[in-house]
Amino acid sequence: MSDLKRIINQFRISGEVIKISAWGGGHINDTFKIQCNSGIDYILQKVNTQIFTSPTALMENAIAVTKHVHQKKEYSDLVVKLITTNNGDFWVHDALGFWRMYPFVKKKSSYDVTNSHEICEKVGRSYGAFLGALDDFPVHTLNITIPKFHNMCYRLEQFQQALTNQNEARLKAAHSEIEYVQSKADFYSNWYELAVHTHQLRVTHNDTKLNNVLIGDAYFGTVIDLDTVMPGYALFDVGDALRSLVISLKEDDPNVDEMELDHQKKDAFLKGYLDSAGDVLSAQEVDSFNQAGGYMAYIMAIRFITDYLNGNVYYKTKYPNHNLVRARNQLRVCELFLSY
Ligand code: ADP
Ligand code: GN1
Ligand code: MG
Repeated sequence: MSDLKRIINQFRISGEVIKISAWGGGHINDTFKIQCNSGIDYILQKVNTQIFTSPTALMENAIAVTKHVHQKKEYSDLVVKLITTNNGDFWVHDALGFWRMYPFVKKKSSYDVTNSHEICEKVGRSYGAFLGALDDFPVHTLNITIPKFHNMCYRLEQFQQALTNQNEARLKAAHSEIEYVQSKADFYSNWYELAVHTHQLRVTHNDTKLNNVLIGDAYFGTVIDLDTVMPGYALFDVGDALRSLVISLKEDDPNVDEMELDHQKKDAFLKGYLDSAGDVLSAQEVDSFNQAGGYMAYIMAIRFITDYLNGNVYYKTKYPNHNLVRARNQLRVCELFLSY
């Protein structure tokens, strides 16, 4: 029996496994689609424990948040319930890694890019509902799965540290991107400090890019990838979604001169988001959404370029300067937001 089959058989699945395929384009975890002869499919994931050093803490968050959302009938499909093991646990931790399983959500898909305003509105509605459904969740009981995840000062410190690496070839290749990052550091640090001092700490998802919500005909999509659900600010979720959906190129498309920012997609997302989360947000939070897309594109660019300078140790990459290409792409997104 293959190693993967041995893992799968420890979970309560329906039927026999007929096919296992690598699945999705996530940058962190290893994801597999499991097809069974019962017609029910599953997602098996190996959590990246280099990045999530306390996977049980992450699972505690996901379990608590999912339970809370499911207590509200109108949100029954907003998040997916974990499949338990034969022992009633929520994960398998063995010599091969840390594993968990979900039902495969049918009739809904994730998108890396979209030109559909309808999809953008539904993405906004789903992430907004997620924020609204968790408004009464005790935020301080959540575990911090990655400290200072969207903290600008921290990300800039990591970037400065990476600049001290003596890899001349990489520093040269990234020269203009490094200059651009430096030119905007004060602006975004100040903006971040001002915003977070006046905004409420909430239960936020913190990884709300377009492909972390599954969209279909239903009124709400299904929000997935709950690994970074932590105390945060609404601007993180709005900004991350906006930076990933307003443009017509994938996050790693090198043809940045062709990039355009579609403001109607932004408006459609915000309409959906405010419709479903609206009441809980303050006027200051809503106001911050104007800069949030640029902020999150900028912080992603910093993280990609830092990883490039460090030798690609964090994100999955397909070729040596993949992270630099991603950084260039996100800096262009940031530039387009700033020029509006
Ligand atoms: P990562 O943390 O590596 O980004 P994700 O949890 O986002 O992993 O999963 C990667 C991809 O797998 C998603 O973008 C989505 O396309 C697909 N996926 C994940 N969970 C499900 C699910 N329950 N049903 C259907 N597809 C899923
Ligand atoms: C990672 O896991 P995934 O691929 O959905 C990253 C996010 C970045 C994103 C960039 C835990 O998300 O923070 O925004 O890549 N997740 C982690 O595409 O670092
Ligand atoms: Mg993901």
